[in-house]
Formats: sequence, C-alpha cells, structure tokens
Amino acid sequence: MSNILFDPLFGRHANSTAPFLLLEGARRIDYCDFVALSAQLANVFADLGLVKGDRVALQVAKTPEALAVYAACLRSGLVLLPLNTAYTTSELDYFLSDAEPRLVICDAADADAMTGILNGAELHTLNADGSGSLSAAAAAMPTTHDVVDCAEGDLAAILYTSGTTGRSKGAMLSHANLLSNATALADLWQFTDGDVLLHALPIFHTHGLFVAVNVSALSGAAMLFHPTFNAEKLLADLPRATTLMGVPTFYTRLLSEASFTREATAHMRLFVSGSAPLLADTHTAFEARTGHRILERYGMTETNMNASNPYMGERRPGTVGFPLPGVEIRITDPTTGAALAQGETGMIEVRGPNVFGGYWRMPEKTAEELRETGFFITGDLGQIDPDGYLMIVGRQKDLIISGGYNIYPKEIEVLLDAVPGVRESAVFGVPHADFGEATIGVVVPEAGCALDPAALLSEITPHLARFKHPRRIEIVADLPRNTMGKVQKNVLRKTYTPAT
Ligand code: MLC
Ligand code: AMP
Repeated sequence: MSNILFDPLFGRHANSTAPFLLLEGARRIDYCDFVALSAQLANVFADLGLVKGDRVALQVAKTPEALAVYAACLRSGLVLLPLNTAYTTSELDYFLSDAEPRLVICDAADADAMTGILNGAELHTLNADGSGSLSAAAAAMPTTHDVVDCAEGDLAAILYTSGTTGRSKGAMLSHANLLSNATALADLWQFTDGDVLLHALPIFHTHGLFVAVNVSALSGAAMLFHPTFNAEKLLADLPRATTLMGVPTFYTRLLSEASFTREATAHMRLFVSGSAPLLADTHTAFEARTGHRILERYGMTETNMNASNPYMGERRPGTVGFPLPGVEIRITDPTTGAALAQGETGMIEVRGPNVFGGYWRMPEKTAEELRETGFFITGDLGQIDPDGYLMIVGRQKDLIISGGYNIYPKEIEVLLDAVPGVRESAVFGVPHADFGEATIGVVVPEAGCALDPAALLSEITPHLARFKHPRRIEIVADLPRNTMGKVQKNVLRKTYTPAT
C-alpha cells in the first residue's frame, strides 16, 4: 500500500532541492523543505490524536504554511475542509457543525469568534505572516513522519458549494478524483519541472488548490506564490513565470494595464482561464494585445475539471473545448434526462474518475444530482458543436458567478424574506465589467410597510461574506412571474441591466 495522492505530488520530492514556492523578495521554499514542513504538521495532528478520516477545517490567509497543512492532511489521511477567508461567523457555524472537524485552524484575530462555534474541536492559529500556535507546535516536531496509506476512494477534502435551497453542500473529493484530474491536466497542458506558475488565486477553492497546486507539484514545477491577486505585483513577477491560471477577472484587469504587452508576455507559454465564462471579446482582445490565445477550460467543485481547449490545436473563443481524457460529457434533455443529439442544447452531464463521490451526509441531494450510472448533472446548459467543442450556453441552476466566486441567490433571499415587512424577494446577477456578474436584490414589501434598501442591507450583510453582498436593493410592488407562478429572473436581469 501507499498513499496514492501524496506520494506522486509531494512524497517523491522529499529529497529534491528544486524550488517549489517562490515568495516575495528572494525567499524560496524548496520541495524538500516543504515536504519536511508537511511532516512536522502531520506530527502535530497525530499528537492531537487525529486519525485517518478526521476533518481539519482551515480558514487562514494564503501562506506556504497553509499550503503545507493541505500536504500534511494528505499524508495523514485527514480530510481537509478549506474555507473562504471571507466567510462570516454564521456561515462558519454551519460548516463546522455539518463537517464536525476535529481540528480548526484560523488566524489568531479570529480565534475568539471561532471558540464560540468549535463544537468540541481543537483550535490552532496560523497567521498571515506564518506565525501562530500551529507553526510553533510544528517547529518542535521531527521532520520525518510515516505517510499513512491511502487508496483511491479515501477522502482527501470536503469543499462546500452553496445549494439551490440555500443550504451549502459538502462535496466529498477522493484521492483518486484529485490524482486523476491532476494527471490529465499536467499531461494535456504539457507541464514540466521547467515551468514556473504564477499563482495568484485563493487556495480554498478547486481552481487555486487542486488545479494549480496539484498540476504544479505533480510536474515538479515551481510556483510564484502571491498572497492575493494584485495586477501590478503580478506584472512585476511576470518575467519569472512561464504560465498563469486565472479567473476571467484576472485577464480583464491585466488588459487594463498599459504595461501588459506583447513584449511583457513574449516568454510565457500558457495562460489558462476558468471558473466563470471568458467573454469572446476578452479572448480576442487578449490575443490582439499579447499574441497569446487564452486556453479556456471548464470545471466545478464536484467534478474537478471536465473539459479543456487543446494545448496544441485551435483554442476556440466562447467554447470550453473537449472532454478531458477519461471524462465523458453528454447533453441531455433537462426534463427527461434523455441523451440529445450533437448540436442540440441541454443539460451538461459528466462522468469519469474526476467526479466526486457525493455530498457529505446528504444522500438525498446526492441522489438528485449524481445518477446511478455515474453521470453528474451539472446544472449548466450546453451544446456540442460539429467539431466536438463544448459551449456553455447558460445555467439551469440559479447561480451568480462574481469574479469566480459562486453566489446562490436563495441564500440571500432567505435572509431578505426573514426581515420584518418583507413579503418576498428575488436576487439575481447582472453583467458587470470587472466581476462578470454583480448581485442585485429586489424586494416586495408587505402591504402598508415602507422598506429602506440601506436598512435591509445592514440587516442581512452581517450574515454574508462580503462578496455575496448585493450591490443594490430595489423596492418593487411585484415580482414578474410566468403562468406557473415562477419568478422570471430573466425578465429581472433585463430590467436591471446594466449594473450600476
Ligand atoms: C472581492 N470582492 C468581490 C469579489 N472579490 N465582490 C464580488 N465578487 C468577487 N469575486 C469585494 C471585496 O471584498 C471588496 O469589497 C470589493 O469587492 C472590491 O475588491 P477588490 O480589491 O477589487 O477585489 P480583489 O480582492 O482584487 O478580488 C477580486 C478577485 C477575487 C477576482 C481577484 O475575487 C478572486 O481571487 N477570485 C477568484 C475566485 C476563485 O478562485 N474561484 C475559483 C472557484 S473554483 P469592499 O468592501 O472593498 O467593497 C471553481 C471551479 C472551476 O469555480 O472551474 O475553477
Ligand atoms: P463551483 O461550484 O465554484 O465549482 O463553480 C462551478 C461552475 O462554474 C460551473 O458549474 C460553471 O457554471 C462555472 N464555470 C466554470 N468554468 C467555466 C467556464 N470556463 N465557462 C463558464 N462557466 C464556467
């Protein structure tokens, strides 16, 4: 037995002095040092009594130490629960009570608030400068640790994705899900140990954690590890990079920088975009400015990456390319589930070793979205063109994607509806130049009630991460409905376009 994910990602680099993380200034962390740190952290976890299958919740700034917690969990057979740093205490309370982690790791500044919702879990701190009780405990530990055996189906992580009913669902990802996807992508995108990836994505989501980190580690590549996306800093580091992965907002922001030119990108080998639709205009403008064609790919938390434009061959704007090797994509009738002919528009369904095992402790939700045949019903609507390129043409799920972050309207509507004087509400996305979509809410008051948009916002925002806050709330007399009585969000989107 062995650890099928840790060994190829990190274990095999245990004696390598090749650079893994390139940090601000001249600081660098070599593979061997990173693997040693992961062993020290794993020893801390073992000392706390954590055993294979236990969950470790992590809500901290992006640091090498935070990434080493991921590696430490993999080598210990622990299940990582990475959490967006923007989440509020009420959002965290739900995740912690649902996932029941044995250990919670947070910034020291958040420790008091976290203590109130620990539910019996241990607490360690890890700060943005790498300090904290966890690093102190790790420093006292040996740099060797017996890697725990992990097989294909063992859980590596639980990532929460918001649900259409307003309750978040924990997507269970196995070692084999992550390994198969990293292997397919590293091969397809021709990653090698000569690559240097500019890493400016957060590490609490699939894109920044699994796609970027796993592909790099599997290939022995280095990462220029930026704590956040900052266009100026990214441009300053560009000469040292060979590849970049980003959400579309990265690319529109880079295009607004005059110094982002053909010369500045001449040495780059690959720009990848995903997590939200890349406008064909952005694709075209990027090529006109730099001479590079962005490679757009398609994925989701539950399935990792599903499809990608080719590395060699035509990268077609407005499409997400072909299914990854080993992945099947079919288009079905959203009502009956019957497979549709090529060229017809319908539900995108995905099957393959990349597809998750189900939602944590939610068998009914799992059964609704994951067919017995293994096909996952994505909620995205698409079409396959005559050459086999997949186009995402819309979403059946009620979802807003803002700057690559998912916002489920229901979660906000539930909060608005609970405010006294509110009869009903509808939350939807409208086009936004920077974030792709921006969130707007319309609210219908109870008869005789006067509502104030600012007061409504201050009522709901303490419960919501900043990126979920509606940009605007409008008070309306009625919501547009179809003959079935369903709120017509497409009508609302037209009425309130463009965003202000
Ligand atoms: C920040 N803000 C956002 C926001 N990001 N609001 C809406 N949507 C977002 N995505 C808020 C800030 O809190 C701030 O609030 C204000 O907007 C302006 O912030 P900013 O400084 O301009 O934003 P910035 O910090 O630069 O962040 C923008 C960003 C970031 C695009 C760099 O959102 C980001 O890193 N996004 C990547 C998300 C991601 O990794 N997605 C992958 C999911 S995995 P205030 O208080 O100042 O008004 C997945 C699967 C797949 O989807 O296929 O990959
Ligand atoms: P998440 O739940 O955060 O994993 O978001 C996954 C969703 O992001 C998908 O279901 C799609 O709706 C969307 N998405 C990801 N990549 C793309 C892309 N290249 N184009 C359009 N939408 C995308």
